[in-house]
Amino acid sequence: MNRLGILAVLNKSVLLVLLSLILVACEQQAPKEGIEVSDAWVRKMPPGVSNTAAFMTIKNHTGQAVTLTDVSMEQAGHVMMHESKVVDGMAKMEHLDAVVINDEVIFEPGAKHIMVMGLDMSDNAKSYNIRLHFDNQPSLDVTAQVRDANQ
Ligand SMILES: [Cu+2]
Repeated sequence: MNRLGILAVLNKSVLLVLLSLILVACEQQAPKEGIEVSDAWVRKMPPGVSNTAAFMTIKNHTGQAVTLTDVSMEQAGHVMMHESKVVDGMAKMEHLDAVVINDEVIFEPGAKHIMVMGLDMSDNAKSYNIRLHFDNQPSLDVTAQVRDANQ
């Protein structure tokens, strides 16, 4: 093979390597779609206490506002959306009928949370299924890990 031939072969393989690198990069940066839920957890309560709260981060990649209209949990008596607030130095919980998610909503201790009433945790379940209901999106099932609050 002459020098030009070797250069041509080299160019081809360099091109192939570059192409596959670009493909890999594209795959990693593929835009996320739909509703993405992360870090979902339920606070572990001491025996005999059946009211607790669940927390999670909900990201909206749909490109339009999505409204979370209801939250349900098969094992719980009643589930609702609350927001903790301090009014005149008193900690209060406000009921939320719906939560609009533009880009992201975080349910976390001391702020918006999913109030769970009448949940028997004596079976020491490691996780619970929580179903999110939206106005303009299909319902979404989320696995929430049971965690100690101070963990
Ligand atoms: Cu609450």
